[in-house]
Amino acid sequence: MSQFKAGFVNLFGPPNAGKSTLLNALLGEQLVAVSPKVQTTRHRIVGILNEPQYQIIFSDTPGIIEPKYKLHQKMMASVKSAIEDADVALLLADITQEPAEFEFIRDTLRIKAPVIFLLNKADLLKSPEALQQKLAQYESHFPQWKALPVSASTGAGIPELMQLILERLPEAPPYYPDDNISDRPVRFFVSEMVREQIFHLYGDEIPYHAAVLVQAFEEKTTLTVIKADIIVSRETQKMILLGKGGAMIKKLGIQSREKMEAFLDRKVHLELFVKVRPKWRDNETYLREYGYQ
Ligand SMILES: Nc1nc2c(ncn2[C@@H]2O[C@H](COP(=O)(O)OP(=O)(O)OP(=O)(O)O)[C@@H](O)[C@H]2O)c(=O)[nH]1
Ligand SMILES: [Mg+2]
Repeated sequence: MSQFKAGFVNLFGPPNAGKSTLLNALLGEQLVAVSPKVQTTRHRIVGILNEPQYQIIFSDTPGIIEPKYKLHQKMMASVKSAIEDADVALLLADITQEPAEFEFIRDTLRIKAPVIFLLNKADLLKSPEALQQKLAQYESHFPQWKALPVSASTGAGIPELMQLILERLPEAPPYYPDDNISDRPVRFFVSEMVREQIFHLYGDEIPYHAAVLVQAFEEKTTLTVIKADIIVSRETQKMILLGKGGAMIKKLGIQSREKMEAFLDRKVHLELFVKVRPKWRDNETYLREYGYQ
């Protein structure tokens, strides 16, 4: 019988490449926040896949960007730490991107682990010829990386990807007990569900100024009571979050609650409070309080 395999498989790439969507597809679970906007992911988030013959600890990471404020610096520090301890690196491209856009990642990150270069969103290319052509371009540009077209949305290429990962995974005993699906507490995922819905409901500015902090999580006999603060930088942002007569925050509450109920598999009573903390994204104390180490 073959030995048990275990290791850290970390996802990297530019914003919006579909890293979080792929992690959910690999785990078969809506674990992490996904949205059409860039920078949806702010933390390194771990999801654990347990099988009789292997344990894979996947890390989702924020999209690689030029840091503009302290929150960004922390986001990029979490990417760096994920690069350092990867056993296998999954580098994601949106297949419609040009290979040249990845030269800076190759030159600045110097990934030591074996790289699987995933050309995601392959469903966007309509003909098999177009797909082959793109694959050939990427392969000739980055011959050191194993390239594979996939679609995190449709699941195309995921079985092949699992095969490639397992071939590269080291033999090792499991790192976590096999009933864990993440190293993060439920509270964290609950706060991310509110943040995800903020990305979906509001325009271009609000999501980047908002943080969510769960203040209470109480399991009662028939339901779970959750109270969360939404932190924004300005009074005007608070007005937008609330909406006319509170219409928007009501919608946010309903959508977030539905996500939580599906995730926790029980009824949830959710209360949201909006608070203004000027310049929180550049304030070390606030950043730490909101979970950005
Ligand atoms: N057509 C198509 N869209 C996809 C695919 N994978 C992800 N998307 C979409 O791409 C957008 C970004 O997906 P995310 O998973 O949030 O991307 P990300 O790389 O985690 O982005 P950041 O966290 O902001 O760095 C979402 O609207 C997804 O629905 C895919 O395979 N095909
Ligand atoms: Mg993401």
